[in-house]
Amino acid sequence: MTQPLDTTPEVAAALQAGDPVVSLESTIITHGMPYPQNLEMARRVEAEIRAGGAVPATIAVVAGRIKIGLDQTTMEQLARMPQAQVMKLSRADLAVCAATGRTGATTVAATMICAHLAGIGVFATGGIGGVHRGAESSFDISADLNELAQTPVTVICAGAKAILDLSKTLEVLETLGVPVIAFGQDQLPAFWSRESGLTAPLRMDDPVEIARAAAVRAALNIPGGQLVANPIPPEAEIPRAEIAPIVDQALADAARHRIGAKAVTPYLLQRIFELTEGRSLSANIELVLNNARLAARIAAEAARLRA
Ligand code: PSU
Repeated sequence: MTQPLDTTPEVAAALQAGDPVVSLESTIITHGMPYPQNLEMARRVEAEIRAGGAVPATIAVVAGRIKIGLDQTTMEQLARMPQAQVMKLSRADLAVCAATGRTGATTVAATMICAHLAGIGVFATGGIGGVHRGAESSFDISADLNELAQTPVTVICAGAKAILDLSKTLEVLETLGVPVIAFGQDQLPAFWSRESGLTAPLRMDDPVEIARAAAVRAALNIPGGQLVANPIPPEAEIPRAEIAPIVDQALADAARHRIGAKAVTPYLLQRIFELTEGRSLSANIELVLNNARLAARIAAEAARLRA
């Protein structure tokens, strides 16, 4: 059976020529931010990647076809769709969505799978999923972590979202053999904040080294990707001490309303948006833009190594 994959001519041409390409996810658009800020974010992120000399490829499943690169109309349709009409796709449900002709947004895990299928090795997002607090009884661990262990894509994020248990997330990533690389600082950044209080297992200061590490990993036949944790710019951050009680409040609200499974992360992001009066969303947008800039630099170095 052929793969239900449609690559835009622009992305296909860039891949063919070995030019830098950066993939982007769509769950952040449909489940991570409200309309119209989500659409504006998606457009600005693509523009940022172009400004950095790379071609953006936003990934989603539209009517059963995996789209590598979205045109403006499709992006707007996705951004306007009510969450209930868009599947939130991970490794488990990507094929079901495609087989049944449905539309779905790709999470970090599903985007990695699609990017790799298309031949794209670099992916920028906001924050990966991870080990949820209380996972020792709920077993709620994002499929993003397992994907990083098996799919060779370098994922640039701003750390795992601070709604998670970050030290358990680091432990699981270590067990899975995923390199967690803080960019330009020793501490693991925590999404809205530059600091988490945890030292990252690895630190790199130069996109060239990051691109080379991916190439060496492939040469050594070690499966899986790399996680680059890029701290939010100082002027956009919400310091840890400020966001921590808000996260606690949002988690308590989620527990009271018995929010579970795939609904947890979107609920918490929305609740934190309300509790910070929109500041968490501005920070989220700035950190994604910052990750897009770094991803374009890493993709450019990766292209140079291939040449
Ligand atoms: N980054 C953001 N906002 C988001 C996400 C990432 O700034 O909403 C999405 C990604 O798609 C990631 C998902 O895979 O959140 C994690 O969801 P979960 O915790 O249910 O695995």
